[in-house]
Amino acid sequence: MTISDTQGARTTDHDVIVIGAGISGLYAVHKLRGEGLDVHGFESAADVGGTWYHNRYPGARCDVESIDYSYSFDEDLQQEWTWTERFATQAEILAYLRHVADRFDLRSAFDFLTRVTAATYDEELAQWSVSTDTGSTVTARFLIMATGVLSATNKPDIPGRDLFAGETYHTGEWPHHDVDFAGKRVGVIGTGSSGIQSIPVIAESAEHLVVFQRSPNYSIPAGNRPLSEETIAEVKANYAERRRLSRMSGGGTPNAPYPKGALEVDEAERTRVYDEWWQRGGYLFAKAFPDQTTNLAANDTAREYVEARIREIVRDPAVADILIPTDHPIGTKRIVTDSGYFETFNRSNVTLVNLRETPIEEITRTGVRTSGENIELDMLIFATGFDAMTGSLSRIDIRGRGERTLTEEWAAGPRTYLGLAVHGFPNMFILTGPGSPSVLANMVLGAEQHVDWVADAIRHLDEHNSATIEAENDAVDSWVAECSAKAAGTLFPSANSWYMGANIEGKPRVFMPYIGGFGNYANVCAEVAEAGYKGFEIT
Ligand code: N01
Repeated sequence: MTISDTQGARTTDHDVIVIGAGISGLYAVHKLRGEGLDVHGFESAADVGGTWYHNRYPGARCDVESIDYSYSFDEDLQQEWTWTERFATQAEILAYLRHVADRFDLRSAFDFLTRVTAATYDEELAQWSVSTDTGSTVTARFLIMATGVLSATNKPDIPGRDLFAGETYHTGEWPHHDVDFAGKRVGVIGTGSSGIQSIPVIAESAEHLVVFQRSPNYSIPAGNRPLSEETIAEVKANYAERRRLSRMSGGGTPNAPYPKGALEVDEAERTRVYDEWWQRGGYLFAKAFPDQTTNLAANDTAREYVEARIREIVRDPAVADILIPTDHPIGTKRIVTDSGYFETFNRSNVTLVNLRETPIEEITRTGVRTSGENIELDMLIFATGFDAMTGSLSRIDIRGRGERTLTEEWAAGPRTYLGLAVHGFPNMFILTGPGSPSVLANMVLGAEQHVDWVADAIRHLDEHNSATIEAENDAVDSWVAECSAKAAGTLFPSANSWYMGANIEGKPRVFMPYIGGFGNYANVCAEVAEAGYKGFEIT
């Protein structure tokens, strides 16, 4: 199909190319088709789902409540889908996304099993040219990067990494066949969310499980439960209000912190509040008090509370000592939402190896050799995370004006305007990436807010017979400064987290998401649009 541009002179294969068929890419296709645009998508996997297609390791669940972690754009969809558990399993979320794809005929837009390798902007024609690993090259006026923020897996370069002769997996690239742990000696490297979610499930059937922990992590029991018919009916009756509160909130869910700071109440009240948020479960605990991640003394009260709870669960005090973090304020790395994690270390078939004391020296054909011992294994699982937020973009050769690559442009850290656009890369939009609330908020509502904004921007161009929209360099400078200032007002930069790029060697240390709150951010984006796309050059 050939599309005429607004001047009717130049042509492209499509109006819009969307890269990625995860939550944001699926909605982008739906929304932009609804605007009358011709949209074409590429997806490297065999089907839709993005994160939820790949992260199918045992125990994988979302840590945002299912009733919130779902699309709000279509009332019928919202009413007809019924979540079964408070925190949905990966399988249920994937089934939901497949349902959405079927319901709105979204698969027809995508070339599956097709990885985009390069995207180049042609200044003369004002269009993007996208090349894939299947040899195709396709052009469009607009390029939408719906490439995900936790999708480029990180497999650390440990000596001997590829020598291991047993079964080996990465949690973020889990196979589609059943993995049987029974009768096997299994090693898991990594104790982030993926490790902490999978470890209790693996321990149930493995003959022996060895957990290789470099940095301990805070984790709070999910408090997961089946959703009753009454709960579902009540949520569905009040969905509009729930979504309204979510859109105004700091994190994209209808949860508000206690109205006073942690140090403004006495100890009994503080403990009562922590008990209540512990019962709510999961990462939300970081938000019990509004000053918990901005004031170290307030944070200490939360840390001490959680430390005491971990000590109640873990029977061996020496093991508890190893499991309790001492290297970062609680909440400055994403608190893990678990089901029975700390209890797992009371099992006789589980061993914890403290890599801070005895680091891994090499992976061998038969297991892992630390500085203290040789550990024989039948299976080795890397729960070692992702090149977060920028990795999925830097693995594509993206070139803007003057052939400048995005990697060059971001050599000192991601530089965006509103997280959505990059100077020198006209008509390219990034969904839920660095410079936006992204992983600090509900990603589904974040994706909807971004896609709706992009759809408005494209409509604005067409209504004004304009061909391109590009972030101005000054606007990028100001936004980068705004993002840094917001982060500097918190305790987050003090942690060696993937938010900071600290988990990838050589990556610039910059706090990547916008931490000023989801509702505030959406207001800023709306104001920019209302002011005629202030900070953007439109030609
Ligand atoms: O990855 P991580 P993840 N030797 O980077 C260790 C989301 N998510 O996949 O901290 C030894 O957090 C590393 O150790 P250290 C969620 O936002 C959500 O678990 O670098 N160890 C760390 O322990 C989450 O935050 C859900 O010292 C090495 C681990 O590997 C994000 O994804 C579920 C090592 C990596 O942890 C990422 O989580 C899953 C090495 N060379 C994921 N290299 C839910 O919704 C790395 N490690 C619940």
